Amino acid sequence: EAETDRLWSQVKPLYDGLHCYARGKLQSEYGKELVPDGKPVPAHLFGNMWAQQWNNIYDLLEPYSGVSNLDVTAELKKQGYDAKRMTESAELFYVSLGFPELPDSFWERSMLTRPRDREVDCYASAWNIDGKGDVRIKQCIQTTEEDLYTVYHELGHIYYNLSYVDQPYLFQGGAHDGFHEAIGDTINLSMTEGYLASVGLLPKGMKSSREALINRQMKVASEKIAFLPFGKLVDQWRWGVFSGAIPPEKYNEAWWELRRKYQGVEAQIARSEADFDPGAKYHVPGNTPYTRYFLSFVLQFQFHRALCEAAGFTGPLHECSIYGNEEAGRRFREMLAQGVSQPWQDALEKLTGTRQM
Ligand code: D0Z
Ligand code: ZN
Repeated sequence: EAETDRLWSQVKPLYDGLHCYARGKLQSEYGKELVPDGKPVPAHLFGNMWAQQWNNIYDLLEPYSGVSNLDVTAELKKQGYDAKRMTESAELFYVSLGFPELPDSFWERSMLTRPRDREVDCYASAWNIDGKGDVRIKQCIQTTEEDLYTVYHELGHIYYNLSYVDQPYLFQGGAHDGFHEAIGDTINLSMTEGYLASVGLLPKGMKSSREALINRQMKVASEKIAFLPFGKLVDQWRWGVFSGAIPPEKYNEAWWELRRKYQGVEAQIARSEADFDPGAKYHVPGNTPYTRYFLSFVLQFQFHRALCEAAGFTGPLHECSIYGNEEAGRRFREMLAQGVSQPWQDALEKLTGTRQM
């Protein structure tokens, strides 16, 4: 708890700035009646049930409209990408870093599309079945940019699993849970316009003006900075429930208190204890810890910076892609191969030179 508080206090100013900017944009769209100055913003206006990421309202947030085309979905559709091809695209990125091709069993046993003949749980996930190389993902992949990023995320788990397969069973795991979550997302940070253009998913030779650059940084902020308070508050609520500090008759009230305090959002209609809003978040009834994602959203930037340095990249970090870089790949693979055999601080130091998140 103390560690997440420490990290949150460092990144909060960045979130507050983004929140203020977004509120301004939402005010001009919906008016000051609905989005008043200095007050929490109605949560449903962010284009996501939990307001956890704001990329769905990117068109509203875009600082310079019309100067950049970041529409990967349109390109995927135009080129007829299906689930398999999107997964192969992710695989190719990892292979370009020196990771192996996915085993045949991955392709035979994974579920990449929604079956037509039965009900399934379509929530994306990655599975290490036996600790001996039987790895699979389950995702109902649709041809969208968001699903493309999610496949890359899931393969991050898979490549971690494959990298530590030679460790004793007890050492087969992430250095800590946040590391496991950060692998695929670190790769996501390398999916720059340059990378996307090089694999044909954005038009080549786009002019990279200052305006276009700021647009993309806003897009990344709407996914990465916007997420931080939500990533923190889910377990804060859960820890309160488990310790008894949040009694059953306050489950929903305490949830919205945290939503207000950290995210600066509020319910659009009156809520009561007849509602159980935390239960709408998959990880709560699913009993999946959530602090891992908060930590990942900090760590992935440390990994990205370290790998870009290893790659000898000297330009601004937001333009760096480690795609195809041998040295960055080697350093990344070395860390993943250790699994949880060393303290996470040692793993972090080996890659980034610092022992602190
Ligand atoms: C089922 C775990 C992972 C291995 C743990 C190793 C697993 C599922 C979960 C799914 C996603 C759905 C979208 C991307 C991941 C998820 C969170 C937060 C988030 C994260 C990254 C991001 C945007 C949001 C959310 C996952 N394997 N010890 N879990 N994401 O336990 O065997 O598959 O919930 O860019 O709220 O959407 O991490 O992959 S298992
Ligand atoms: Zn994950």
